[in-house]
Amino acid sequence: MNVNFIHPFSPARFEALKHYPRLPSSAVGWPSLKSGLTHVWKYMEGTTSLKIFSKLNQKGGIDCPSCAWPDPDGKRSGFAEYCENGIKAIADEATFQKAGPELFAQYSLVQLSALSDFALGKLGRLSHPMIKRPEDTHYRPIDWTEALDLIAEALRRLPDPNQAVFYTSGRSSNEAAFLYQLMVRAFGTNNLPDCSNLCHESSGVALTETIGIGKGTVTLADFEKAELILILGQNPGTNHPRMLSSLEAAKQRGAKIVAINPLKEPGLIHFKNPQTVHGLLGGGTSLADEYVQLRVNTDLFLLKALLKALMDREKVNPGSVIARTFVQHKTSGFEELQRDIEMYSIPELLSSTGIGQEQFDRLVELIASSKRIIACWAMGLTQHKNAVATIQELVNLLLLKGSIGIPGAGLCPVRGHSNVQGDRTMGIQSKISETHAQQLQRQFNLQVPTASGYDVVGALQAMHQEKVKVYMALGGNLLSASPDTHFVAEAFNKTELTVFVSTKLNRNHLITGQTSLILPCLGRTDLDIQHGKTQFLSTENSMGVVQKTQGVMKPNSEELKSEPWIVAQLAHRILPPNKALPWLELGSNYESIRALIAATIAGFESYNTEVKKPGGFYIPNGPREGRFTTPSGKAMFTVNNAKFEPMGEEELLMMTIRSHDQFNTTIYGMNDRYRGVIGERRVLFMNIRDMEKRNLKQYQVVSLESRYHGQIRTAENFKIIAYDIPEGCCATYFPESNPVIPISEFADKSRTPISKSIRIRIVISS
Ligand SMILES: Nc1nc2c(c(=O)[nH]1)N[C@H]1C(S)=C(S)[C@@H](COP(=O)(O)OP(=O)(O)OC[C@H]3O[C@@H](n4cnc5c(=O)[nH]c(N)nc54)[C@H](O)[C@@H]3O)O[C@H]1N2
Ligand SMILES: Nc1nc2c(c(=O)[nH]1)N[C@H]1C(S)=C(S)[C@@H](COP(=O)(O)OP(=O)(O)OC[C@H]3O[C@@H](n4cnc5c(=O)[nH]c(N)nc54)[C@H](O)[C@@H]3O)O[C@H]1N2
Ligand code: SF4
Ligand SMILES: [Mo]
Repeated sequence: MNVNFIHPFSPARFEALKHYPRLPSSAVGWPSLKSGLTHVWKYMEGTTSLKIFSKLNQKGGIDCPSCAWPDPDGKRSGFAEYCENGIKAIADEATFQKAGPELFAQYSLVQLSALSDFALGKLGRLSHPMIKRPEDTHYRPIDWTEALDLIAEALRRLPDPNQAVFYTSGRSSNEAAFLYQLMVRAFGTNNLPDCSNLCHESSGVALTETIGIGKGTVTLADFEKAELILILGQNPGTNHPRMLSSLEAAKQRGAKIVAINPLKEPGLIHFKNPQTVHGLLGGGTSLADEYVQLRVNTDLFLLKALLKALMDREKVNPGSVIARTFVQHKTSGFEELQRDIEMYSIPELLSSTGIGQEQFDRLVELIASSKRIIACWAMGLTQHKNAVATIQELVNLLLLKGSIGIPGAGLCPVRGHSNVQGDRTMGIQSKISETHAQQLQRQFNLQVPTASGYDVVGALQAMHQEKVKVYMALGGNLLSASPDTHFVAEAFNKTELTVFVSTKLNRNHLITGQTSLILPCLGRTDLDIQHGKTQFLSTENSMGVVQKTQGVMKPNSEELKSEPWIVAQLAHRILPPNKALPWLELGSNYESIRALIAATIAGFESYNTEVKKPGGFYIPNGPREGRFTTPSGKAMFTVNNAKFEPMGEEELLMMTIRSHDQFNTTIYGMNDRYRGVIGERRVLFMNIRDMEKRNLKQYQVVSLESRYHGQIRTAENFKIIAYDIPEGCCATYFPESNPVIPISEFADKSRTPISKSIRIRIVISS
């Protein structure tokens, strides 16, 4: 079988890219509303869309399934408490198109794999459980009982539970996630890799070590009080669009905004709020007061230079910059940090970043003169070899200023998937904490394994070494989301059984184990009725608010089952009877799952009551109140080594980023409006001087090549676009360029793949 695991392209599409570059002067505004509505008109029924959008992000309504940006605690706009990308996510899930048995009868796996990701997604919502047996060329329908029995038998047959891997993507609810990790641990393994491993794991590790909790410390209300907001390695205009409204409000109140990013992202430069008439028609608001366009992965150098300059100022004028009382009473390790910073020279650090002295001085002044500072970041910081070190240096900066645990200040890792943070709180993690293991033992009399299981990189490597026989996924598309696509495709092909609990068809369903099952599940927008009773679920956003979410759409088929139901049915089949765990009851009454969570997880003691309150509840966060939950009870300054990774003569440092028309591996459309790209995704953004040096032309089609440890990886057919990006750096979209990212290269401590700093060479296509 010749199944396509790379992302097919059509050479004809390259021709569509005629108008480049034509950058918009601002983000959002009318074009964004129009773009969102086009998706609704194309893919949704009118009455369904009205029903859904009137509930979207309203208290007690549907939590937007797209990103994890929070909703206001107070009054919410009745007009539109959502954004263009929220609309696109809904249109994608609540589409009237169906990918059912007829489609799979007509097209083989090989034929389906010839479609682009965009085309695959547009086939519609999965509507029936399907199976592909070892010799099959096509998926065929199977009934639920047979499917679940087959999985249970495969799992029970394993000589060792560690031969199974259970992946989770961040869209699952708290209830589904809790049941899933409970089932997996009771089964006997901690093999719980999740999309966090590819995403904010570096933030989690960095923050747990320094402040004692792997989460941010701010709430939306802090944005209303901040003096200075730093935004590093994040493109909120596309990925967290409603954050722009918070930034706009902060700006209008007089806060300063600094963007630190190799690309000048239009969303951070200028913003038109679509929720106000002024925003729709008028001039909008300028956002970033300083746009620091540094080279890729030089944030650590910039942060060290800032620390040094601030410490120098303090020496000249003691008490003017450093929050001495805070540092003395609430932190530990300041002297070590001082000694470390002494060793660096500002000019040397700055020359690595490519930032000029004048801009640097302005930045120092802004930080020195502010107390209430918020630092936001996302994948631009987390996906590098030294990601944990960079984030810890950012923590150093805020600690120095005493900007953690006071109103209007703090750390704000902006999460990706809408419930990725909740899944972690529920225990989805390949490592298990002592407290969690003890709680599972106490509440359910379960002897759970304490050794760490596989994270994403570990799981894929084990699959490749044929140590894993069964792969199950609660959502996601690990094939396309992971680095090293060829390697990962081989890894999947080496398993005996793959099971995908999914809403939409994706490439992973086509690159499978010998036997493969697709189990179609309800999504966030679907009405969930169990035994005649309407159920609701809950999620946790990026700022630790847990709230109810309840779908309203009649499911497109009777065969769709809820995630908690699917997990409970499987658990019932594979685990010995346990009075404390009445699985079938749990799978059909989510109140009973929340009762178990209440008994097991700190902060959820009154879950069933609190979650019903409009707007939900905050879970405890000591550092937010200035109580650091590290073993010493103090926030930790850390010493982080900044060394420059040598680059080969011809190499460029490549970051892989999201376009405006995608949600991770789901491709909504072929444009990247804010960056001026129309109709194409296989593009390579390059600095014009790097093009001239290599004698490359605009729109020339080239291949990318990476060399790590003697291994050469390539990805073909990328069209060069001259772009405003620092020399020596370049950018492509994920997942198209994932085949050149080596799986063996990941961040120290967090093991997050280096998706934002891959050394590549350009090879001219013959
Ligand atoms: N519409 C939409 N929304 C999404 C998603 C989506 O795909 N589509 N994905 C969701 C998920 S799971 C996540 S994790 C988030 C991701 O949200 P982001 O992190 O904003 O997403 P990326 O496109 O990866 O953008 C990273 C940004 O970091 C910059 N960058 C890259 N390297 C560096 C660096 O070395 N230093 C600095 N300072 N900046 C750098 C890039 O130029 C880019 O602006 O968004 C979530 N929301
Ligand atoms: N090169 C590169 N690679 C990256 C990144 C990068 O920046 N660069 N970013 C990484 C990041 S931050 C992340 S988070 C990962 C994302 O990795 P994943 O979370 O694995 O990928 P997604 O594309 O979000 O998953 C989409 C699929 O989830 C399923 N799905 C959607 N909603 C639901 C639901 O409600 N329930 C269930 N069961 N299934 C559902 C659909 O079938 C859909 O096709 O990718 C990572 N990969
Ligand atoms: S900001 Fe994120 S959560 Fe909010 S509506 Fe937009 S996509 Fe949805
Ligand atoms: Mo993510």
